[in-house]
Amino acid sequence: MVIEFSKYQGLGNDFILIDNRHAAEPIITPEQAIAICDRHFGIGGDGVIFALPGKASTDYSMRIYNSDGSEPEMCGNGIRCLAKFIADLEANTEVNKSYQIDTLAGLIVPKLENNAEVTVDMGEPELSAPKIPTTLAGIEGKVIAQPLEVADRTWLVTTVSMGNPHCITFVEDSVAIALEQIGPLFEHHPVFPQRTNTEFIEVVKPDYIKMRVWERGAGITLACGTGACASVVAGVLNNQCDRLCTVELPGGCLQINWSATDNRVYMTGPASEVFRGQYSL
Ligand code: ZDP
Repeated sequence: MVIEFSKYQGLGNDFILIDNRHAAEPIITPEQAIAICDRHFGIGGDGVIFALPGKASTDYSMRIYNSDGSEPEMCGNGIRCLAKFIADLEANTEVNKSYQIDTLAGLIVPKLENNAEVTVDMGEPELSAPKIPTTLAGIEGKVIAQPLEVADRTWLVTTVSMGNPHCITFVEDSVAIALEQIGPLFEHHPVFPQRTNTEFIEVVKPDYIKMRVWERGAGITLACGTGACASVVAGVLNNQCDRLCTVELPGGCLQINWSATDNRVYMTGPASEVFRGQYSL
């Protein structure tokens, strides 16, 4: 079978986009996604994203497989790429066009800006420990700066769900973190029954933080949109940063705004097509 694909990236978080508008289920399997995402034997990518038909009140549905074949609920950089991909499929050039997208984390609304950026209404963060999910016992059901033993060290972690689970730790020097060794230990820690994405945050100033991420199912990536949102929420809860904050990731910067008015998180950043082609499965 030969499939048509487009490759997109947002801050170097790269995805293979599939036009799946004609079928309700993804046309490739998680096993095929693993093969396609391989950077030496396949196209290469952090995940595969499908543009599926919408539900009654939505324009489209998004599904995503991580590069290890697991299926996350949501993907922040990915949904910016999806919005651009859909606009290309529809040949839509309307400025400020927004799409109602159904995801496994509920309704998410990306809006195309006129400067090649996309702003996404990422919804409200979830702080309740069982809903992250984590078995860590927090204060009033929330895990904010709670101790967690990993690699013979006690880390003060904050957990936030942006539809998918995140475990955030504030550190003095994010570069000094041995992400490749420590990331998997957080991801697979027994206190996270659905595994977790893991972010290490260095606060440069209240409106500018640096983040390094170990992604569940994808490992070290250059950026993570849901992770940037979760990190600003964690920063506000720990009195470390402002609600309006720039997050610097290895692949570039995202603007995050955790609105005090409606409790929703808005993320603005770039997304662009890199190439398109055909792949033989
Ligand atoms: O939750 C997970 O398993 C993540 N690996 C999903 C992907 C998140 C992503 N990096 C983002 O930008 O939100 C795509």
